[in-house]
Amino acid sequence: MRSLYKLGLSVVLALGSFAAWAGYAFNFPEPVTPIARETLHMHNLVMVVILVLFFLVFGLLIYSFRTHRKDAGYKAATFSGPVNRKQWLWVLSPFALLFFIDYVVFGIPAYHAVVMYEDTKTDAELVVKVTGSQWLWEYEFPAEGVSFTSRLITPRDQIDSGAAKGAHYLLEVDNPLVLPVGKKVRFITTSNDVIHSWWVPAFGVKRDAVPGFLREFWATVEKTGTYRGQCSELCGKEHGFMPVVVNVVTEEEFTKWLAGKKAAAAPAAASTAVIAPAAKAVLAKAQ
Ligand SMILES: [Cu+2]
Repeated sequence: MRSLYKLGLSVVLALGSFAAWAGYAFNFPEPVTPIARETLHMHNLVMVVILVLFFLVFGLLIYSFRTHRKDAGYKAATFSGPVNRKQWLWVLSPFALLFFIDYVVFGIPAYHAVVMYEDTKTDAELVVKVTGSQWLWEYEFPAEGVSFTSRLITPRDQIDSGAAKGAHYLLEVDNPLVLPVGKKVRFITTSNDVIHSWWVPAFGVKRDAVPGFLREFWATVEKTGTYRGQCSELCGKEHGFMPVVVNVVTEEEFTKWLAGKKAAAAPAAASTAVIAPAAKAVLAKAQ
C-alpha cells in the first residue's frame, strides 16, 4: 500500500512540473484554415477513441490478472472440443468493433479531409508558385508577374551563440510571403535542386517541393497575422535555415503590397528591354 502511495505521489509531482512548461507549445497551433481545423478535429476524434480503447483493454487485462490468479484460489477452466458459440463471439466481436472504428468512425471523416485537401481548384482566387532552393524560398504570383526570394535574416552571431537569440530565432526572413485574408489561395510547389517541403503548422498544410514536378495544395487563411513555418524535408547543410514566413493581411493591404512589388519589378524589366537592343548592336558589330 505504501509503495502505491509513493507511486501516486511521484505521478502527481511529475504532472505538477508540467506547469513549468507553460511556454512549451505541446498541442497543435491554433488552426486558421479549414484544413487545419479538419486535421485537429480528426486528431481529437482519434485521440478520444484510442484512449477509451486503451483504458478498456488495459482495465480488462488488469481485472483478469487480479481475479483469475491461482493464489487467489481461482480454478482454471478445463474445456476441449470444437469452439463453441460464445468463444466465437469473443473472437469476432473485438474484430468487428475495430473494423467499424477504422472504416466508419475514422474512415468517413478521414476520407472527407483527404478529398478536401486535394481540392485545389474549386473557387481558387489566387495562385502562388513556391519554389524551394538550397537554401531559400522563391514566391511567384504568375498572374501578376511578381516574384521574389525569401531568405533567413537571423544574424550569424545568434546562430553561433555569440549573441542572445531573438524572439523569432531562425523563423524570420527578409521578404515574407503576403496573402489576403479569407481568399482561397492555390499553391503550386516545385524545387530547383533537391526535395524541400513547404510547411506552415497553423495552416495545416505541408507539401513536398520536388524538382521536375508541380505539386499543389491550398489554404484559405481566416485570420490576419504572421505565421511561421520551416522547410520540413532534409535538404542539405542549411536545411534548418530556410524558414517560411507568411503575413496574412486585409484585401486592401494586400493589393497595395502587390502593387508595390509590381512597381519594384517594372524598372528592372524596363532596363533589360533597353540593354537588349544595345547588346544586339554590340554583337552585330563584332560579327
Ligand atoms: Cu529545404
